[in-house]
Amino acid sequence: MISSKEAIGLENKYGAHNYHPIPVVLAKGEGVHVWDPEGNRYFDFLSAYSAVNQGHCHPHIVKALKEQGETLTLTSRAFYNNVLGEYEKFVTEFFGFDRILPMNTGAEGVETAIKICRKWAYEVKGIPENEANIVVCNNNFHGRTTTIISFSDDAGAHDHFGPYTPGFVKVEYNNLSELEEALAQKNVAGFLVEPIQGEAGVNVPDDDYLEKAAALCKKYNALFICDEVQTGIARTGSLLAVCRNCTCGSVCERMAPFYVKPDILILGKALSGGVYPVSAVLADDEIMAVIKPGQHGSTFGGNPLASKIAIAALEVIRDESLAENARRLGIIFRREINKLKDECSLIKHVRGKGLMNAIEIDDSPESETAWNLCLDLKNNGLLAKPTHGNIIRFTPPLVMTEDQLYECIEIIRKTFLAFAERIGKGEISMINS
Ligand code: IF1
Repeated sequence: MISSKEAIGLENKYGAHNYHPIPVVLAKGEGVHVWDPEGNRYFDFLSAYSAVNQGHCHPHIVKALKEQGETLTLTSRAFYNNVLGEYEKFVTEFFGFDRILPMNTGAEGVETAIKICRKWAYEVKGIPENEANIVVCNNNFHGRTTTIISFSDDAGAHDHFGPYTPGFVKVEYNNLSELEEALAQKNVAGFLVEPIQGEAGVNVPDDDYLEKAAALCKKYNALFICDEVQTGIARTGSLLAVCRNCTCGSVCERMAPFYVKPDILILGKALSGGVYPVSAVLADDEIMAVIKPGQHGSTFGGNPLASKIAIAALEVIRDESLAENARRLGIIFRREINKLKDECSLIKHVRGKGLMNAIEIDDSPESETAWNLCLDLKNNGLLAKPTHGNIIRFTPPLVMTEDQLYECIEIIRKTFLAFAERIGKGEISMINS
C-alpha cells in the first residue's frame, strides 16, 4: 500500500487542484472509523459530507453491491430491467410520494427539479415560455453545475464561470416577508430551499419557517422544492428534515409524518450510504406527469446496481433506527459542547439538529483558527473540516454509539482547551484576540 506521503504527492502532481483537503490520507473505512495507510485510526466527523450516514462500508449495503454487481450493473433505460420497478415502489412508499425520477448526483437531482418546476410552470400554471422564475435563498448551496452556481452568492463557486443561467430570484433565508414579496411577483414557478443550510454553516431556520414557506407557495401557486441532499436520510434526527419529529425511520401512518410535504423532494448522498452515486427526485403524479418519454434522463439514472444499493441503504436507516439515534446523540452533543463553551472562549456558538451540527469559532472568518483546530483534532484522532472560515461542521455517521460520542466529545474538549492554552501563552495568535 502506498504511503500517505506518496498518495498526497500523486494527487498534487496529477490531479486538478479543485480541493484543499485536510492533510490526512484515508485508506480504509468501517462504521464511524477511518484509517490512514500507516494504520492510524480516526473518528470520521464529516461522513463524506453526510453521504455515509450508515457508516463506512456498511455490510448490508456492500452485500447488495456485491450481489448485484456480479449480476447486472447497467442496462440504460432503453430497456426495462427487473430491479428498477422494485426500487421505485420501495422508495416512493418509503417517502410517501407517487413517483420518482432516478438520477445520480445531488446536483443532477437539483437540475432535474428545476427542469420539472419550469415545465410545470409553462404547461400547468400557464407562465409564458422562458419567463419562469424560481425563488432561491442567499448563502445557498445546491451543487456546482453552471445553472446551479448561476444563483450562488459564494464567489469561489460562482465567479468566472459565466455567462449565467437567468430565471432565479434571491431572498434572505428564514425571512418569510421577503419570500412572500418574491412569490407575489408574476411568473414565479417555485421556491427551492435547503431545510437547513449546510455549507453556509448549518443555518437552522425558525421552527415555523418551512411550514409557513410551504403555505406561501400554495397561496401563490408556486412549487415548494426541498433540497434534502444533505439534510435528508435521517441526518437531522428524522427521516427528512421536513418530517415531523418522528424518528420511525420512514414515512409512517402513526402520525402526520410531514409537518410540511414538499411538492418536489430532492435526495442524494446517503440515499446510497456512500457506496455509489444515487440521487432521486420525488413528486406526486400531477407534477411528475409533465415529463414525457425522451424529455429527461441519464445513462446511469436508475441503474440496477444503484437501485439495489439504495434499497439496502434505506433498509439500514429504518432497521437500525438511525433517525432516533441521530436525534438522541445530537441532543447530547450540543449539550456537552455548550458546557465546554462555558470553559473555553474559543467557542462562540454550537448549533444544529440531529447529528448535523457546527461549532462557530470566536475568531474572524478570515482567520486560520478553525483550520488549525481541525489539524489538532486530526492529530488527536478526529477528522472534521471547516465550512466557511470560522465554522467547523461536526457530522459523524449516524451509527455512532453513545460511548463513542462521549469519547469524541472528550477529544474535542481536550483539543480546544489545549489550543486555548497555547493562545494564552502567546504561542498562537488569533485575528480577534
Ligand atoms: C463539493 C458543500 C456540503 C448539497 C446540497 C446538493 C448538493 C450538495 C444541499 C450537490 C453537495 C457537497 C458537494 C461537495 C461538498 C459538499 C458540501 F460544502 F459543497 F456545500 F455538503 F455542504 N444539495 N454538497 O450539500 O450534490 O452533486 O455533490 O452530489 O462540491 O465540494 P452532489
